Amino acid sequence: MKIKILKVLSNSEDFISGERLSELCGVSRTAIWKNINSLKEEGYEIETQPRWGYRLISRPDALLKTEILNNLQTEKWGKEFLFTFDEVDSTNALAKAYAASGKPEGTVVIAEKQRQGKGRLGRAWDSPKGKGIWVSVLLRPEIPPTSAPQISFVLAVGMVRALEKALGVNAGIKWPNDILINKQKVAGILTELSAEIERVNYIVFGIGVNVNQGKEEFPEKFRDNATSLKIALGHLVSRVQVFQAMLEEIEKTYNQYLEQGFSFIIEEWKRNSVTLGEDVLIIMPQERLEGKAVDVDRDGFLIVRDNNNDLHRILVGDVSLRNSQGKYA
Ligand code: BT5
Repeated sequence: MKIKILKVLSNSEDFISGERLSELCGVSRTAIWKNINSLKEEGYEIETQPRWGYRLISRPDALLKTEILNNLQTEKWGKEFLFTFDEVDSTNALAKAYAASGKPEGTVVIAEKQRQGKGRLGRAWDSPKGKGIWVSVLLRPEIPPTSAPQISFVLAVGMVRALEKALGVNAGIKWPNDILINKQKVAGILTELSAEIERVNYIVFGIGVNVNQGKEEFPEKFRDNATSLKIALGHLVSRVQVFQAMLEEIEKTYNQYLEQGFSFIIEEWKRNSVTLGEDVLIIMPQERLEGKAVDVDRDGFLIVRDNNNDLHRILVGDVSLRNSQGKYA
């Protein structure tokens, strides 16, 4: 009902009477009044004039269902199951629980804050309240488990497209799938797989996007390597707008991948890569390697030529690029 009321209010520039609203929405005037009050509590600014009725002044930048679903142009994602929370431990953990309980592909979990946001390899992801997009999506692709690593590349390509579409921002991808602006991390992707030997049960991916943090709000230990969309653009950014573009563009990229295969994804990934062709320091669980990043192969391995001209295929590791002072950062 709230979505209906908001649609009517946003389509009319002037006041609209309670009577007309109740006609258009098919409920009583008391129901309209109650729903309007509830919208006001959620942060919608709605002017109320006893003689003329209601007028929408402004919408909140909160990740509310009403806002997210307003004109959302996805095929499936977020349309059937969209779970929004104020605070959770980790949206990935919740999405996995929804996966285990049988929820379908395209189920979305989003929170204003994560208490224990997760990065890759057991690391932490800083997810302060109201400042970013902390979201997970459930996928059930019919692909062999050996192809599952390709999904991370699909997501990174979709994410770059989304930032371009929503804000005209040109982001780069650092292998495996960090999203960078001006060489600093604006978003990170965590892909988790549940599979049998021959088939994928489900994939849950989580993306954390720094939207409205100021530089000083990042914890000191990674402040120099982190940025937000606000820092990059110099003004506050609508999280809802970015989030809608993410769902739309990543879903589209994923569907293209399922229909057309991996080739064009990896080509687009390479065009947006900030890693290829660069001198890199790779920190792996057991060792370190210095060299030049020369390619990414079809399985998603990074190919590095070391200083003795030997080639290495890297599956797991963290890449540091040389900064302007010639140091790895
Ligand atoms: C990632 O890990 O980049 C994956 C991050 C995925 C987060 C999303 S949020 C929604 C969903 N639910 C979850 O629980 N997680 C996902 P990794 O490449 O391991 O990067 C982690 C490292 O980045 C940390 O060790 C820090 O150094 C740094 N870091 C942590 N929080 C950051 C932030 N907000 N912005 C930039 N860097 C950050």
